[in-house]
Amino acid sequence: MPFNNPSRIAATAIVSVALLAAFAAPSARAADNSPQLRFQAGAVEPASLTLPANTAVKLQVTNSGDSAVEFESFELHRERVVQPGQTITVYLPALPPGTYPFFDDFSHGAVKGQIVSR
Ligand SMILES: [Cu+2]
Repeated sequence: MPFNNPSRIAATAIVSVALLAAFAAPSARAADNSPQLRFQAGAVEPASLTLPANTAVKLQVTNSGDSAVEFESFELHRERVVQPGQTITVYLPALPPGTYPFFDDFSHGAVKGQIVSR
């Protein structure tokens, strides 16, 4: 296939850039809309996570440590084990404004945080 025509080469380059943008855009949007909690080394980051009130959210919970954690919240009615190196998605319903504590149930109360809905 001859690629010695400069305008054709330019057109190919433009199509390539457009394709890259098309494939890159959805993941960039997903990252913006996916709040994240990260458990590591006896702590959780952020310890206080603010989410928009009255909006369903897909919360990403990552365990960067080397032993399992259990993301648990009585207020949110959630209890999910996260293995080392794993990221899980926790679906949260539209929450009224308020503070929703959570903790790592495997840490015997040492690791805790809160989700603030407002
Ligand atoms: Cu538990």
